[in-house]
Amino acid sequence: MTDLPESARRVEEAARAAGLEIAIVEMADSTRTAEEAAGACGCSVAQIVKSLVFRGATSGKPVLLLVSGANRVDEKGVAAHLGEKLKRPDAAYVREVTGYAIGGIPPLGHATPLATYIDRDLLQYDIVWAAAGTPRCVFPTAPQALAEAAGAEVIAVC
Ligand code: 5CA
Repeated sequence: MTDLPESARRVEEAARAAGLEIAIVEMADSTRTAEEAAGACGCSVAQIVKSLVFRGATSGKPVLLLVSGANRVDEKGVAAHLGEKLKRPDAAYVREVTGYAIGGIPPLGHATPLATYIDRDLLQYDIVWAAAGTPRCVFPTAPQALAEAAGAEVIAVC
């Protein structure tokens, strides 16, 4: 679609370049939080993909976790998997490394490359919904196809 916000068009292009055709929907209502997104999309909170940016405590490298809206990340468990502790960066850092503002962070199409991991709980659904660059733009996708397009390793996050 040509009338999508510029941030959403960037996500659409990045998905296409990664072999994933997506149909972005700009909702009338906010999809800023997982709960709001579930309401707008008419799906369960568990089918919402939260795109959460962390930072490796020793490497300083950004890490993107794609997490079911129903789950809370066990930071210690994920850190053990990654081999370093995780820190939660501030909103300015998230914006800098992703190119998007919090509430609309997409799972792919970022300003810098992000080591990406996806919550195995998302893979049980036929369709999940993820943010598409703005706090009102979302897209549905098969989770396995999303994992492949995002180059995400499947892990247990909690
Ligand atoms: N659009 C929805 C779902 S599609 C969405 O983006 N949800 S989210 O969970 O991925 O994004 C909100 C998350 O941003 C919060 O769960 C929280 O982890 C993070 N966040 C909120 N405020 C801040 C902040 N000031 N600094 C860093 N991270 C924040």
